[in-house]
Amino acid sequence: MKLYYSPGSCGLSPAIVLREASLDFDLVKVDFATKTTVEGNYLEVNPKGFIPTLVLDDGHFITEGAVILQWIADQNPGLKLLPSFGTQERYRALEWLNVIATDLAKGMSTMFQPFFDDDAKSRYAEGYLKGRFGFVEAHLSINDYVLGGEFSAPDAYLYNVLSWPPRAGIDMSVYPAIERFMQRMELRPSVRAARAAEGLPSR
Ligand SMILES: N[C@@H](CCC(=O)N[C@@H](CS)C(=O)NCC(=O)O)C(=O)O
Repeated sequence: MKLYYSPGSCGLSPAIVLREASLDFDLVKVDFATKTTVEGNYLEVNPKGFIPTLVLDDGHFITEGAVILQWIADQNPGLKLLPSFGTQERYRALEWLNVIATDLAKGMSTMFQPFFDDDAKSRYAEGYLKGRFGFVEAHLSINDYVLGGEFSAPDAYLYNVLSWPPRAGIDMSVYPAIERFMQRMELRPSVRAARAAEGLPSR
C-alpha cells in the first residue's frame, strides 16, 4: 500500500491509523506547488490534486481522509478503530468524521489561503473557528476521546486537524481540554512514529 502525503497536512491521520491497525505501507510525498511526486504527475493518482490518497496493493485507490479512515478501520473490525456497522455508535463516529473533515479541516484551511488578508482571517477565527473549537473543548472536557473513553479513528483525525491552529497564529492555550487531548494522543507510539516519518518535530 502507498499513502500519498505532505508533511503536517491531512495525511497524518491515515498514517496514524494505518499504524494502529499494523498495516504496512509506504509514504509518497506530494509537492503541493507542482502536484508532483518522485513517481511523476500526482494528478494521475488523484485528479482532485488533494492528499491523502491511499493506493491499495491491488491498484485500487481511495481518496478523502474520512473515507480512507473507514477503509482502514474496516480491515480489522476486532480492533474497534470504528464501532461496528449498523450500530448507533457507528453513526456517531461518522458524524464526527464529517465534522472534522468539514467544519474543522476545511474551516481551518481558510486560515492558510492566500485569498484572504490578515484582518479577514482574524475576524473569521473569532467569528467562526472559536465556536467550533469551543464545541470540541466542551466535548473533550467530559470525554478523554472523541467517542468516549477509548481511542478510535476519529481521534487521529481530530489530533491531525487540531495541530494546525498554532501554525495559523491561533492561541490554543485557552482550550485546556484540547491541550490535554493533544498530549494524550502524543503518548501513542502510532502518533510519534507518524510524526517522525513525516519529519515533524515534537510539538
Ligand atoms: N476533501 C479532501 C480535502 C483534502 C485536503 O484539503 N487536502 C489538503 C491538505 S490537508 C491538500 O491536499 N491541499 C493541497 C493544495 O491545496 O494544493 C479530504 O477530505 O481528504
